[in-house]
Amino acid sequence: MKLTPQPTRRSLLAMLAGSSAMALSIAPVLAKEPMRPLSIPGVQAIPKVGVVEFSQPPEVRDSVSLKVVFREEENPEKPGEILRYRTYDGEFVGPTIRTTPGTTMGIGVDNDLPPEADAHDSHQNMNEPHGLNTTNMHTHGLWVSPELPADYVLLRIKPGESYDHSYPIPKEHVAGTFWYHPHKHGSVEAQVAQGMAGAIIIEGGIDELPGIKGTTERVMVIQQPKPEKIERFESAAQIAGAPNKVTTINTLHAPTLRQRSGAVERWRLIAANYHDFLHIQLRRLGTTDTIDLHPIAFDGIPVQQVVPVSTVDLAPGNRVDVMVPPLQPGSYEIYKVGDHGQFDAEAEDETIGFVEVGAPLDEVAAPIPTDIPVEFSHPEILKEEVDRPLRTVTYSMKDRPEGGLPMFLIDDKEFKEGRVDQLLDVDSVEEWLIKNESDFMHPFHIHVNPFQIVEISDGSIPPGRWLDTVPLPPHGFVRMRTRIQRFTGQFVQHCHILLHEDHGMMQLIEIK
Ligand SMILES: [Cu+2]
Repeated sequence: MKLTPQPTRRSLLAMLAGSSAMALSIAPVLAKEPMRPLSIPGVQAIPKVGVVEFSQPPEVRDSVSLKVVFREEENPEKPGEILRYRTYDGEFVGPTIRTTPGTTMGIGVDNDLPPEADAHDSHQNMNEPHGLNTTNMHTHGLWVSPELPADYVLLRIKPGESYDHSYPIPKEHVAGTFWYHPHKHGSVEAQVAQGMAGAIIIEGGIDELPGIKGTTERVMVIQQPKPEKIERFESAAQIAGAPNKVTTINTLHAPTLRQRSGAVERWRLIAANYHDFLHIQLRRLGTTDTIDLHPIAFDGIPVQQVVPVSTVDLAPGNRVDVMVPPLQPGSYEIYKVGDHGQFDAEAEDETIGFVEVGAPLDEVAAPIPTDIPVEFSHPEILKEEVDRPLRTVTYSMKDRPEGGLPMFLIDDKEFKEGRVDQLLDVDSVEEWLIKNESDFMHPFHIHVNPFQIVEISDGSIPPGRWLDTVPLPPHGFVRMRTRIQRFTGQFVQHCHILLHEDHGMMQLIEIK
């Protein structure tokens, strides 16, 4: 086993040392409280945490080689106790890959983790955490082939093995914000929660629009790091006992971002966390006054009308590109509004960043666009274009007679490798009704082809929005349409709460 005892380039350890949320406990999986409407709390007395300057992950162009290694840190609250993170190259976030449509992107994965007692192949129950040192690679949101050498998520890269992926990005691909993370069933939550994630930026398209072109861009990979003590996985019981969640941006706890008054910025928000729903605001420091954010793209796909919002909602896996309007000089905070027991009793109010706005710029920034030409996005799928019968998919949860975690089911079944649950035809257009018969919000995510919202039962998302991940309201539904284009092969749709996915809330899809 190789360790990479690199200097703590980022401040995660300092964050852990200063956090009161370090009490060791097992995060409850399900909110036991009844559903309540989300309310915006009053002013929270949150002290400013030191000054950590905002910084971004290093950037690479077109291709990257990632070595999967443990990073070990001493638990500041328990001297002598080692916390382990599975990481890319010893960092808590991977490098940002920038590429362009028409390019073949490369991601090499070299798994340097040690062999484990309970490897993927020999484990009895595929629908509980297992094979934590086995990995693979998923390019979340990209419209690329689900077959090797591209986005084949059934691949297993075992300890000591490596694989070089190549992903031809279609010339017609939208420009936007995507991300990569491992997707090996049974180790997805552990690996993503420990820091195996990074941004992918496809350049071009709307980047050239007046009001977007030339603005300062900030990549914000949002994570809630969760280390554990397991070196060699032996049983699912070992998973218990990880520290509580603290939200980081680019691995930094509450970093301070500095800008000039009058500047317009583009923030690429990436929910690379493993469990919580994130509700993000920009507030004047110490107040509940919000600054409207202008979303120009959801899940990397541009909108046609830019509708300013006070809160940006991200399910785990979602991305939102927002334009931040010119600010007056002063202090602001990036604020995460907790769920207050709605879906996750653990999700608390938290200042996750600060913005210090200094002396005004000399020039006046170009106005933020209000309309974006459809040529930069996907054209609407009209009802007449649908050429297959309605497909219905149902998410549910069922208590086990023996207690413990419930079963996480799609169409009454747990995931089974080798069993194709949905067979699709290439070059067809479908409408899906995705029902949620549980008390819990599940973010539905499908690989390869994005979809367009027709209706969501709680009205939280306007019809017409393109996404690859959408929260299914409890006892509600999402109706969407999707073009199944170009690519054939096997891939998955699943819940993007990664614990649910590892427990089998996933289906195998094949396009022929
Ligand atoms: Cu779920």
